[in-house]
Amino acid sequence: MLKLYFSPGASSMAPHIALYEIGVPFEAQPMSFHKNDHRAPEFLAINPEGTVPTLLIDGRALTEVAAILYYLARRFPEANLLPRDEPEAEAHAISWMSFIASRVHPARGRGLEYATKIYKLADERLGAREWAIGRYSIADIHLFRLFWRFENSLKPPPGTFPNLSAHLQRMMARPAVKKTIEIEAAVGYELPA
Ligand SMILES: N[C@@H](CCC(=O)N[C@@H](CS)C(=O)NCC(=O)O)C(=O)O
Repeated sequence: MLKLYFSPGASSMAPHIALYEIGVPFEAQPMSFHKNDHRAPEFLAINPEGTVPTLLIDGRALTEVAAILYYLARRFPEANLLPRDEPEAEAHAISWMSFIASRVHPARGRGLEYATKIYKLADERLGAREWAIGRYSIADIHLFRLFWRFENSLKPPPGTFPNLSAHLQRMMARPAVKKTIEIEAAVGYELPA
């Protein structure tokens, strides 16, 4: 059984989308920032970092967006979220997710000017491609969630990131993304600044 601890709009949005892309049953456990759910002893016993996403796999915890996305893609290969038997294409997905986790994720917290520099890099890296590695993959889900959050919080001037904006529109058209946003919005956003 899979159980996802999530907070609406947070990093956990990425595995939430992946679970709907796959269509596998799972339990979704909302975590409230306002109620300090992330600091509750029961949750810290599961994930001492107190962060979402946390995925329980038959009671065992897996953390970090990239690892959870990788696990879901590999465990459910029929969803085609990661190339199979193509080491170079798979490595490109991992390269994107490493770049996103190490450079893109921390950028927003350093303000608009710095974040713009890093998102420009991501925009150039994506280029005119429809999807990050040339076909839809977990790298797109990871990239989308960060740019979605950046757009909705620091509100960069429209047109600054043409490739990322086009990618965001393509992602927003996907049923799994629409469903995740609908469900998370209904729980209620409490995103930290
Ligand atoms: N490196 C982690 C970052 C996860 C993370 O920063 N989660 C935030 C929400 S976006 C969180 O749970 N923060 C709660 C806290 O730090 O108290 C990942 O990629 O999964």
